[in-house]
Amino acid sequence: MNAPVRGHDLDRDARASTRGATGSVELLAAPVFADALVSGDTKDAWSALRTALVDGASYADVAADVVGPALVEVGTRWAERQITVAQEHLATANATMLLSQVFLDADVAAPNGRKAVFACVAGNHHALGVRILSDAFAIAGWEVRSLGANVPTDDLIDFVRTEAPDVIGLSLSDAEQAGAARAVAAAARASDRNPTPLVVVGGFPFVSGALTAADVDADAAHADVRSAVDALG
Ligand code: B12
Repeated sequence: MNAPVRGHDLDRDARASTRGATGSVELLAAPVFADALVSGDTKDAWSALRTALVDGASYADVAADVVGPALVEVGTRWAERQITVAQEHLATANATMLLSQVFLDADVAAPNGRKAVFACVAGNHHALGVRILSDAFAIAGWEVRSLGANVPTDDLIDFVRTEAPDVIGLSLSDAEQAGAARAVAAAARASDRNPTPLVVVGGFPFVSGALTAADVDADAAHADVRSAVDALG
């Protein structure tokens, strides 16, 4: 592991201040954390996250074990009409805000000389997965270009050709987006500057089993950020 070049120590008293009456571990359970995200009252949720970080959790651990499951719970509540679209948006915004705070507290490894481009293919508006991937790879020392949601295919191809990254990470939210992913993968491999990029994919259709990496001509699919960082980081 490279030596950290950025970041600061968390307040070591965080553990003492959040343990006890509230029970920080309980606050991290998906239904309770989802309540905090939906209500907008995230103070206790943030304290509990800080405790987990002090206890050794990484950004990827927090994303994969706490925020991800809480948003699955939010999605279930939305699908069952227990919450509105406005409340789902609030929950996603709060999740993004909390993860930004975790990112700012993280120790970033020294540059590893490798570059990654992460993007949601055209049609995918679920931006948080790409944000999480981008932050986790930046923490691991990668130079990262994070393009966010719904990137038009031709523009993404142009961008990838210009940047010539070592890794291209594409996020899909529906099997209908497979064609966009295949087009980007093919164009990336036709690049003069870096014809052997690794194309990795993720998102709901790969978690549900609707798509495999082979279906979109990718080198690998990952179910969550920790699996991707463990494989490539
Ligand atoms: C928030 C949300 C939205 C928001 C997104 C806002 C934003 N700024 O991101 C908005 C409102 C845009 C939205 C819209 C829709 N949504 Co929505 N949404 C969600 C919700 C609640 C959370 C998604 C999320 O952020 N999860 C947290 C992140 C961290 O998880 P993730 O995206 O899965 O990413 C992780 C992994 O998948 C992986 N990964 C993801 N991408 C990549 C890429 C690479 C390269 C790698 C290696 C890994 C990787 O790593 C990530 C981090 O661990 C989910 C619920 C759920 N079960 O996931 C529904 C959900 C995904 N949505 C759903 C639906 C149906 C929709 C809509 C069709 C609703 C509608 N009728 O309009 C639209 C479609 C929009 C579109 N065209 O993409 C369904 C999908 C069902 C399906 N595909 O069959 C879900 C599952 C809700 C449900 N229970 O039904 N949604």
